[in-house]
Amino acid sequence: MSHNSTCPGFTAVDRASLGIPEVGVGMLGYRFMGRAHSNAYQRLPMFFWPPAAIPRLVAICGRTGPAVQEAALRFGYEGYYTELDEMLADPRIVLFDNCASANAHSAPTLAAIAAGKHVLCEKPLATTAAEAKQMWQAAEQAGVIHMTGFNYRLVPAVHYIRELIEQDVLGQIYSFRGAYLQEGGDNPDRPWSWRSDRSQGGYGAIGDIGVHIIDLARFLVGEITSLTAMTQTFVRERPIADRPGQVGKVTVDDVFVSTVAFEGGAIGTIEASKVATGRKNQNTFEINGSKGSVVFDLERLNELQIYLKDGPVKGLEGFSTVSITERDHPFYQFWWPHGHIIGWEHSFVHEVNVMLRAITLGEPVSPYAATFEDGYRALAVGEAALASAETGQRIDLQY
Ligand code: SOE
Repeated sequence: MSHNSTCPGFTAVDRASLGIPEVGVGMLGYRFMGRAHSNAYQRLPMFFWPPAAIPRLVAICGRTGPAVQEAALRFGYEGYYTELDEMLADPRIVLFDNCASANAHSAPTLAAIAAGKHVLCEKPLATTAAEAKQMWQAAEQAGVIHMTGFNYRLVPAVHYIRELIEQDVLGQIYSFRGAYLQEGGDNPDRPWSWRSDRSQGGYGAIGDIGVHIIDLARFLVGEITSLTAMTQTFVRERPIADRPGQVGKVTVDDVFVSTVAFEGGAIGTIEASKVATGRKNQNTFEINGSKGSVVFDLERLNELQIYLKDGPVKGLEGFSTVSITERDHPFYQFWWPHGHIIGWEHSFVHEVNVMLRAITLGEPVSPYAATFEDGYRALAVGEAALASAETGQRIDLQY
């Protein structure tokens, strides 16, 4: 017998009676990041209760009807669109979440802003800094809330490092040493795409993962005032899918390394590589200060390595590894009992929580999450690195 509303004892859940606002979400894209964001919306009310708002998954938009219909079903959306302008005309949608590929970040997000939607857009915010700046200025002028998907700011251990720096626990910051490393980019069989071509908005390691570590450097140490950089491309041509024997030229970086200067005097290195053999998804940094140092590694995201000159126990020289999974650690009270660790996907729940609180409670997105200005500045730094690599000159950042 199929259960339905006439089933004895069945009581419909009347969400409206909870007195908690709903925020209608319209999602563009339904692959990797579309799934990560949709999972975050679904998880939020289960763990963050009472939430500032309950996300109402109104619709996903995608080109291919059957595929987007399946995604809507799997991810728990009420429906789907295959035309973006129809989705943006849907009055139930308050928040437009752009999880499409980066060459579809600018125009759809600008259209959503014009439709008065609040906007969350995955990184890189756009394929050029100029486009990203235009998105930032449009969102500001329209008075809508805007967020760039730099989710690593919202890993508990990273947020905790920001708090340590704010509380002067590390003292004067001397240096930041950051790297975002992934393997696999040296596989010559990976097909050519627009991502391989700088002139089509392709952005290599810098735009794909470099923007994450650049954002963390800005979030934790401060604005980058100048840099020098080098880039290298090891796989210079790739097969073109469904054109046997044909190849496309690769004009984007596989690796970039840079030396950077921060406002306030700290200096450091920032790098990103898609050919870091053996590194699965290692977003890692070390910060050295006058009172101590800290090391974070995404592949061990529930831990920090920390060294404090005036540490709690004399003689314990060197770094200690501490677990950032106590109830009073950032965001941890929403999850499991202490020590039960969380994962990569939980950072997205923290991220959408900030967005929903900004929409319903008027809380600021910045500084603990990233706005479109941060999305623009990360790309400005990335483009300065490309310019330095081409000229061999140090570049002063002009935002
Ligand atoms: C880049 O391709 C990317 O999607 C990053 O943006 C994510 O942070 C990482 O988890 C997987 O790779």
